[in-house]
Amino acid sequence: MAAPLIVRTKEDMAADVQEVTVLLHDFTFRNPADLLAGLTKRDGSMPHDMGMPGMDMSGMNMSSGHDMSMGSTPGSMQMDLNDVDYDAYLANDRTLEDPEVVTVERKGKVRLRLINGATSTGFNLDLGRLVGQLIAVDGNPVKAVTGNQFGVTMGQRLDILIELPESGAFPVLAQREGDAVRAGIILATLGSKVQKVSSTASAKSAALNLALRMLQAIEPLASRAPDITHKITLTGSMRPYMWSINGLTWENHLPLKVSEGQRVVVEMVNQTMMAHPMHLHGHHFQVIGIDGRPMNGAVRDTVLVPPMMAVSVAFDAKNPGRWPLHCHNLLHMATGMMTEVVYDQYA
Ligand SMILES: [Cu+2]
Repeated sequence: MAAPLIVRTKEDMAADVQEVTVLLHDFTFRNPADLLAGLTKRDGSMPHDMGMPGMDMSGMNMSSGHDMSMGSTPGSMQMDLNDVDYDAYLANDRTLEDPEVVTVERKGKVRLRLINGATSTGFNLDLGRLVGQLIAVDGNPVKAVTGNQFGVTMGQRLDILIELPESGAFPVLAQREGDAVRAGIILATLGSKVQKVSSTASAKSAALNLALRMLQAIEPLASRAPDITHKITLTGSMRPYMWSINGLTWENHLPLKVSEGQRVVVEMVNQTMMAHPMHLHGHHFQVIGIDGRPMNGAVRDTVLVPPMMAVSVAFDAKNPGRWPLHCHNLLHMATGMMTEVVYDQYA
């Protein structure tokens, strides 16, 4: 289950902008537990006849994205993408066979609030003929980035401001990364002709990886040296299907200890061939480094750590408790890719 929760500022309430919320999902008719079991029960030696009874193994994506080579990596190592082929990809619970059509004003302003609520799917957002300004990520303002394509990994949210040019129907599409399938809604001025949009694009989209790495916070953390730095490695593999942090699954996790008032840095080193959208509860962090290169990045709560790369984030420990830090690919989380940030009074 998932639903949008939107917190509006006074300025949001007063703005002459139409708000359009789009919640993206990946959908399966299968029992999610069976789906996960199908992933974890296979290994490199699994014979073809070991499929679970009543289970369609053909939908499982053993290691897709073979055309998505790493490019810069010597030895042409290949990254893994898209653990599961879902039965449908949804925008506000609908496929492009019968999409939501939102009536908008000619030359009006729209604030798209896009939420990737999918279990295990990253999307490339495509505004088509429209041009948007990305103004916030995960609820935090960023210096506006103008464009018509934006990546959004699991758990992330994008706020995009669009000025509609004229009358017409404007599809807002979300295409599965490394694939051609897509979901979407249609923005349409009154009386305009809405044409059917295929749920399959003419070409595959790219892997997300460092999409939006250029983002910069409008309200960055105050400049301050870290009091504590936790380095964690993201570990695991598709075969066997098992994901972990520092080689430890959730059952055996080592908490990241912090004290109230500390500036905390978490350096996440991805030692796997898959990207992981890492999400921290209870805080917003700032992205402060990629592969050791310092940056004054976005403040957010979910960041994609690409294969064999390192991403550092910083946050101020000002919300005492025990807070999950996990991969927002929920199948990865379910097999163990989760730890927690624990304040010392809760340890
Ligand atoms: Cu993951």
